[in-house]
Amino acid sequence: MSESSKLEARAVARANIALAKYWGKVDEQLNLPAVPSVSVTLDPLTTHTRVRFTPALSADTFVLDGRPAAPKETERVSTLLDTVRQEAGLTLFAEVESHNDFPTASGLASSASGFAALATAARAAAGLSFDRAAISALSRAASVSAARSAFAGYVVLPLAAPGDAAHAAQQIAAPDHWPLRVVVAVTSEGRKAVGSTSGMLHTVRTSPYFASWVALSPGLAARVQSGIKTRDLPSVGVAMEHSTLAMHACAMAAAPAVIYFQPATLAVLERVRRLRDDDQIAVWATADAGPHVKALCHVDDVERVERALAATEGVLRTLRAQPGPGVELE
Ligand code: 2P0
Repeated sequence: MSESSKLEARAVARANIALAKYWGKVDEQLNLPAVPSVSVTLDPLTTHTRVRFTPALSADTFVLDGRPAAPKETERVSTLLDTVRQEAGLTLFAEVESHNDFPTASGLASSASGFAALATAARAAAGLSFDRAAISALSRAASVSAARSAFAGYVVLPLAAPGDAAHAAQQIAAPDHWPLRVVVAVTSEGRKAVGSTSGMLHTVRTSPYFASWVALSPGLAARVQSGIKTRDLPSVGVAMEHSTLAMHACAMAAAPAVIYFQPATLAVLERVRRLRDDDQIAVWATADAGPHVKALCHVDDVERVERALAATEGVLRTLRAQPGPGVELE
């Protein structure tokens, strides 16, 4: 541990959504993805986290949104802190407080922003350097999608080789490279029925389509990446919808099925298709391990898209987001 460490630090991280999806692990021990994924880090969906290592504790404590977290959640936090303690040569336990400014576990990737903020604050509190690749790898070990929130704007997390403990995401383009908008159509409140980790492990083990998903994904991720570089929304949008529906089809083919869609999910997907076909609006949809739909469009179309989605049956409310910064110390 460095002399300058104050044993306490605060960090902020943003959620991200995958434009090319991650689903499945190639190494469960190290939490390494079986497919490459491409994402955009989103403002203003933030998590703020404070970490304080102190001799006053006999175990790590974790308070999430003002309440003590469940033992399983605290255990995931402790596992990340163990890695930091080991690297920094520290033996103290920590007090962790985290606050999301958007609904926790509602399909808006609060685990991504949560673990990225935790990794950033924990490393700084322990006196380790602010190193985005190291923060990304540490976040990824806790939750794969969190690796991407370390970086601003458009981000790729490549396919991993089994055993690669340093596997991290990389930035493709800064937020101002392409000021797209994301409209989130929230279709249910509360936590999802099947968590992503268990849903995907079950898919890997039982879906006859998993091998096809692994074969398809690199091509879709490459198309999304090149579409981002040339700011080609139809190219990104078509590949994103294909990645989304192939991922869900793969999960639905598991035995028993993993189904995240609800009736409102399909209603919003259909509304987005009609905005494209009938109204000639360049908008494409994606959905993660939950029933909400996220629509990607140009800034000039965001009001029309948001109005249409807000008026779709089963949509409770909408949120608007845009490409934003990577992790920051506060
Ligand atoms: C993604 N999702 O690329 C995909 C699309 C959900 C659907 O990454 O087991 O919470 O903690 O590594 O990162 C959600 O999975 O899973 C996710 P773990 P994670 O955003």
